[in-house]
Amino acid sequence: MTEPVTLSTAGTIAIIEINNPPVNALSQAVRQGLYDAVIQADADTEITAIVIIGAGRSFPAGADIKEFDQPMQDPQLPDVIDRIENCEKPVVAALHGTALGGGFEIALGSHYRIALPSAQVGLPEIHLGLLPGAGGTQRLPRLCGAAMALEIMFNGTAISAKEALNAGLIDRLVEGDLRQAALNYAAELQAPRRTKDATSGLADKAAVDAALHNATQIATSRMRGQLAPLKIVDCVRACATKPFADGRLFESDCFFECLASEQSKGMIHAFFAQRASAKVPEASRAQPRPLSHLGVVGGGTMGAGITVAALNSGLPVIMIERDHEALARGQANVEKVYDRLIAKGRMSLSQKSEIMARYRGSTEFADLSQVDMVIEAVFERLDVKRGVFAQLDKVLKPDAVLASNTSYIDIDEISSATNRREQVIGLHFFSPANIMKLLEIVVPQGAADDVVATGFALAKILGKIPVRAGNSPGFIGNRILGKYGDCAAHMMEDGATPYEIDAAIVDFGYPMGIHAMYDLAGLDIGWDNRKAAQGQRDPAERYVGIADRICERGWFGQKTGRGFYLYPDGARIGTPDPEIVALIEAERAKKSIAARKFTAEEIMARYLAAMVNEACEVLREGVALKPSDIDVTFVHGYGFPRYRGGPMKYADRYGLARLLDDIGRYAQDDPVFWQASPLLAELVASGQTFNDLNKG
Ligand code: 3H9
Repeated sequence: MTEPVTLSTAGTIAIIEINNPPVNALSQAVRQGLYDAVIQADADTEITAIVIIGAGRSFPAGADIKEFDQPMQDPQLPDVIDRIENCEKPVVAALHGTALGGGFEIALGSHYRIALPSAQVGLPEIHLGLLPGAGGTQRLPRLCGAAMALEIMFNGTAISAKEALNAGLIDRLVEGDLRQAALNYAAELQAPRRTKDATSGLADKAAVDAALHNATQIATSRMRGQLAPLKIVDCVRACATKPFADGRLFESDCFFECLASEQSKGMIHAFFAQRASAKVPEASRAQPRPLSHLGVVGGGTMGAGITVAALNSGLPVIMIERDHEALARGQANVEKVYDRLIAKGRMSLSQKSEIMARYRGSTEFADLSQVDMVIEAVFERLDVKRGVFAQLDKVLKPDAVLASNTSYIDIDEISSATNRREQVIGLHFFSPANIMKLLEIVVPQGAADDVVATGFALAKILGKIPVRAGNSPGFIGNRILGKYGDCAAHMMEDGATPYEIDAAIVDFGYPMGIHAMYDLAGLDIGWDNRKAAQGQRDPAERYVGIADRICERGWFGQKTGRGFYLYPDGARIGTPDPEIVALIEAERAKKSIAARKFTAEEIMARYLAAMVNEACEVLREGVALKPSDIDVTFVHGYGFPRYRGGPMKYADRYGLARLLDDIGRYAQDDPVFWQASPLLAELVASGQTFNDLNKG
């Protein structure tokens, strides 16, 4: 087995290489190897300088997250980095790939930093509910100032080596052979230069105070409810006010407090769940088909958003519309996205032209004859979609993949309009398709493995987070949403206002409540679906007519200025509407329901019970492969707070037996709606959790 850390020499320079694929995570073995190598090189009188470098694709991308659920073994990373910084000889960190988290902290503890231009550096700990706990909060502000340090730690996204160079975080960029360049650099250096002694970043007290104030505001508004952002602010304050050693200890205490929190457990679960969702049986059995040219049918909101996502990722796209007028509108929808960026100064005209050079519009299906994949994004009606697929079948090359962007429609019904059903999949993009990360990849019966694998390959190209879904009405996300949406409607009819329900949901950590979300999406969409399903509804099922009454008045949400909320003068945040409260009371009176009070706790208990119970059915039917896929769906598509990990992770913590008891209690009033999923009952009986299913 290759050693995770090797020490070699080139003349009088020691090279310490970290080799722990795939991302050189700083496992115990790596920390030990690094610590030993640093001590050995520092003690060697023949050695004049030390280079630390990563093997393979990257400098370390951080602590080994897999070790976070066990007690941390010595040597601790902060001690290893302190030892690096205390070396008597100059230490150069040579960066390539992604130097993140603890990896970047090693670089900050090294005396000098050299990097390839393609390298990226960052402190993404906040996305794991953590803070940089190996000196990052103490060293970074000393180098680049509190404002920039807070921005880097709050965003958690990596910055380019060039930006890092400009900020004084990297000393030199080099092209070509990084190892040789680092050796040359090390040979020039005379003495250590310790970041802990740097003061320039903190010299301006007023700037530090302003940065802390600003960050506190963000932590309590946009990041409300999260522990790590507030702790990061505290650490930077400690950096500005305490000696380095005290600040470092304070940081360590804060790190372990965050690590012990449920929030970090939720976010770490979300991290691994996201990676697990891309691993599907089909992709392990087959290679994706080539994918270098895409067709999109339809230039409406979804078609244009998908086109933008594809153009942005470098794919050429042909957009098809039924006539020249519609095509012009489609192209305008695409260009609008770029024009907005230009107006905000985030894109130049020449960048837009470069992207639009990959775009072509046509009104002829025949122009799709050479594309590798077509995504149909026309009106959400089966007959319209079937018409498009019949036409595509006639013109596409034999091995092309046919995909339908739909949020509800049966893919089997769509694919049967073609003579190549095994080449058809569903792709449920979320709006706006160029922004939202989630992509449900719907696998109908008989889909070929390599076709499914191509769907996942497309997701990777587009930078989307894919989740495999079976072909069931509403797939994973909308099917479950339908259930907890009904639960919210029941509570509304029983006495909770939509505003109380939304407040409870926001308080739980969602960015908005379900009624505000309905208003944003347009109430007419649900109304159309309900009208279409009218004949098929089970008469024993409880039906709440409040949303229908609202739609009958022509109030479809934000776009009409009112829905559940009022949106005066184009406001984007709604205000409660007394007329809606009166309308609900009238509906209640029709059914002789006496309104009762709901606490926020009861609202959320019922809401989440409906969500998780339906999720169990989705699992039991194989529509989702594993509970963590449902977590990914709800975190990335429906606003479930990431720091809670997702509904299934939350349910494990809440307790499945308790959840089953709750459902049994609710069923006393409405046994039709509240039928416990057999899967939930089985898990409780066998003492298992959703996480056990994830592992299985
Ligand atoms: C930290 O550093 C704390 C310190 O401040 C203080 C300590 C005291 N550990 O994402 P990919 C695995 S906190 C373990 O698919 P990409 C990943 O699970 C850490 N495993 O590749 C996957 O495994 P598998 C701060 C890790 O090219 C494989 O590597 N650092 C780690 O799309 C490939 O990953 C971070 O938060 C890890 N740290 O993206 C960085 N990282 O193949 C987290 C990855 O079995 N990592 N794996 O599914 C990332 O952001 C991305 O993985 C990265 C590569 C950008 C590096």
